[in-house]
Amino acid sequence: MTDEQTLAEHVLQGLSAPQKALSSAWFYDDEGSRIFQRIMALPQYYLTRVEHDLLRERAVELARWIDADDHPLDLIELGSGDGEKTLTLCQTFHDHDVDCIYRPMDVSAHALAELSQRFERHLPRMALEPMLADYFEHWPAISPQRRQVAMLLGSNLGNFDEGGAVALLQRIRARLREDDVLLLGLDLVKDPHIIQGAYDDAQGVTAEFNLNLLRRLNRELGMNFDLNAFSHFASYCPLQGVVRSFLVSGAEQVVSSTVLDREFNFAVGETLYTEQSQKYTAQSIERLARLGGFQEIQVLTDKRHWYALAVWRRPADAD
Ligand code: AVJ
Repeated sequence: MTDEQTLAEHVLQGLSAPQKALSSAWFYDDEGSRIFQRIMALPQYYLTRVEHDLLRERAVELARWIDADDHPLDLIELGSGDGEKTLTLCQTFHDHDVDCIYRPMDVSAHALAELSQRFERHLPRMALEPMLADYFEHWPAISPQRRQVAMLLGSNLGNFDEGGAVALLQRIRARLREDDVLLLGLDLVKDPHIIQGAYDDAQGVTAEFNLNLLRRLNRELGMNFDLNAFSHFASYCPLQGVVRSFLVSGAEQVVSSTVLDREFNFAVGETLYTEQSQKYTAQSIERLARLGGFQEIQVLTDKRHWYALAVWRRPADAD
């Protein structure tokens, strides 16, 4: 999903459709990863902090559900980013003598470099095996004696609709063996004002994140998007429990690509759909586990029930 050919194909298709749309998977070039770090520091973007608190405060409990005392672990994080939250988890595992190798995967070299520095500084004795790769296509080498714990944190699963989420879960399942674990961080349905605020900050950081996609297309596909002629629009719908984000064309305009040798017309007010962020309930989490072929072991949530850490087990094929 990361080479230019695929981006070109994706953009050609996405900008030719009646409802223009691009996948949020393309947000995370190095610059996008940097802007996302600023989103995570926003007071409105509660997801990261609540998840971090859960990982910190419930790490021992988590280790128990994973049965880490009796099994050395391969901690495989899919889309680790800079690893700030996982450092806390690894510190607790390390303090409790959990035998653990941390294998972060990410498509951003910048994020992985920061992660390595962070671990070098704070937890130099942790076995660290970073992998610069897309978790859709690659997986670390499997150690036969270790229990794999795949981790998909940050509510990253929320970027997929149900079909896409189930497909991803099934792919992860196919990489795991019986009794391996999937740890999911999932944002929960709550007061819509709180959710809306997290995706529409007054500081404009989320807008910058969204618009950075156009900057990437300008650079990688020789396009000429005028970033001042588009604006960020995000809206949470309580009926569907989903935030949808768009870029809105402020004028009638034509955008071209030298790589694609094509022009794309935008009407004034036309929207380009760039991201969905699904919010979950206990019921929808259970349903996903079932559809993905997992068995729910435990779902940990904070006091306000804003966020969940779901611990799932990969059952035997016959289960
Ligand atoms: C990292 C995909 C979970 O959907 O909340 C943050 C990305 N987009 N603000 C999310 C994001 C706008 C984020 N995920």
